[in-house]
Amino acid sequence: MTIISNLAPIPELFVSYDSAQKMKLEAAELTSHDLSPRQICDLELLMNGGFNPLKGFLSEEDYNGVVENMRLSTGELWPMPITLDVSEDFAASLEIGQDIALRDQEGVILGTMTVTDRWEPNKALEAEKVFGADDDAHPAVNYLHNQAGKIYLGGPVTGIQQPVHYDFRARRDTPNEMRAYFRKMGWRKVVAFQTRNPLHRAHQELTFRAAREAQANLLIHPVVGLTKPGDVDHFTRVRCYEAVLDKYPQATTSMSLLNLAMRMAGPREAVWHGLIRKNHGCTHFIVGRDHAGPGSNSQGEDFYGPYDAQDLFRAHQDEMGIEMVDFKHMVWVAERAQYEAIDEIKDKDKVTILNISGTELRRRLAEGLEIPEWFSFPEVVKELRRTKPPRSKQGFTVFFTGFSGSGKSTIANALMVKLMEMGGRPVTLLDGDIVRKNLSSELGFSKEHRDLNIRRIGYVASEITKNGGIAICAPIAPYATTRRAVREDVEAFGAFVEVHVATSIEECERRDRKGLYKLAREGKIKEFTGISDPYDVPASPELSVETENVDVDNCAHQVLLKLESMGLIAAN
Ligand code: PPS
Repeated sequence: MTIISNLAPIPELFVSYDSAQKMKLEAAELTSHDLSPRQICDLELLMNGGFNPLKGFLSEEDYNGVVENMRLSTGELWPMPITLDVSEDFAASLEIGQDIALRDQEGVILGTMTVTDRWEPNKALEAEKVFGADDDAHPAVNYLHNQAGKIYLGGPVTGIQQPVHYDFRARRDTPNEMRAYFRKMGWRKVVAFQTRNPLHRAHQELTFRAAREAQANLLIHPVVGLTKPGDVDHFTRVRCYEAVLDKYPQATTSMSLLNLAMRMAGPREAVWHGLIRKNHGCTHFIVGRDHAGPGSNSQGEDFYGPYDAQDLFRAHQDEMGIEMVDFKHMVWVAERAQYEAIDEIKDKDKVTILNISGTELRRRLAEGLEIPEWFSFPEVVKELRRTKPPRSKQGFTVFFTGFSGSGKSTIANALMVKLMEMGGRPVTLLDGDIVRKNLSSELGFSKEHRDLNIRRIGYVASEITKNGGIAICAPIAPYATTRRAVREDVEAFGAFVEVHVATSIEECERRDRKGLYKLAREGKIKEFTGISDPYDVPASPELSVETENVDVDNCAHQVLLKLESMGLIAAN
């Protein structure tokens, strides 16, 4: 098969500028739906033709076909349900046939949709068919069950304006802008490379080789919408891509940013990615081992086989009109000081083959270790180090939890002073009492209020951690689920060190520093933790400290030793 793109414009869903101005005014009267970040990404690609042939969010019939066998009701191939999920209340407030305004998170109207369909999807079936398993360890299944609304709305979309992006504006192109660029440059064959990771030298070699083999030009087409949780942020990645772009021979290669919300759906995702690149005017698409793989399931096994994505793509490529190019696994051959495709090395037993895995790279970055030049370009390494300094320079949170009077605040204070003595990072103490005075003064001690209180502490701690400081929190935090949620908030930016101050309730009551236990026993304070309200003992804290017969200084020292063993403070 030889595909040469005709590069004619593809249909968009936008109305003309004048109509858009008029519609904006009229749409002010319509019922509004505030789009989630994922829906904004989907809407952008619907409106600009990236999701061609879709004309809006899927109708129920199209949805059923897509879930069942990757086909729209017209018979066309489309592997991913693009659905507008909403709450039951919002869905119930609408009439079929009604137009609704689709707004971004600041309230700007991006488009309208005529609601032709409203239904409650079988999410378990969608999970099984589209993502391969109804398992919340899959990020898209987790989203489906825990974030997406219960009801789907479908109907044609009318585009008013693109979502506004303030970052890297010059690097964002619609499918038709990309097509026009290829036309202008005379690029009739273009290999697209999809990525959500920084590019290193092996990627540069494999992409350039893929383009040479297909006698095509190359489009580096990274995803900057939503990727897998935990990925390097797109700001850092784009700065890295810009550095790598200079390494390709001039005028062979271009880069454009794609505001796609990935689903990590492996084989179906590969086909979807191919169709999106076809819409952008590309003729070839690189598919690697475990393309858009979500990692392992709750049993610790991979969701998809390593070559499932390639197989599904190959089976549909004629119909799609975009050709798959195999991703070559490139390794560094030390003796020849060059990258070679591993399956083409004839003298494997005579040469030294080097590679650095993603996990090993993260470890080296975290510990500030050397990253050799054969692996990555110095400009890329510099950017990554700027974003991810070694652990001993990153922010982190120490989260004390325990009964009232257990000694949390005293140990937290001692720890704060010791960390301040060391210097290097700002330290903030979010003690239970301080927080209740400054952040949560209107809250009481019901479960709901305690959760709110702890989530606020978690939010502030995560911001401090993100900005390179040390947050020390010392609330009771009696509920394990809330503590887990705070851990997740913080771990997006740095380490979370849970310290259980394991003083028994009997000892706390015996000490009764504030006289509160006596009042609680007399029923004068209701819902008192450990007396008339529950406390979930931490199942696996990073550290548990005993305070009976151990002085405060020693307890704080135990925490310091833990921090040192985790690489969070440098030993000296
Ligand atoms: S929580 O559950 O984490 O939101 O609690 P926290 O913000 O740490 O506040 C605990 C302090 O409030 C005082 N206090 C109570 N504690 C527990 N239960 C009830 N009903 C209660 N009422 C008042 C108590 O002094 C706690 O202070 P600490 O520093 O823990 O001794």
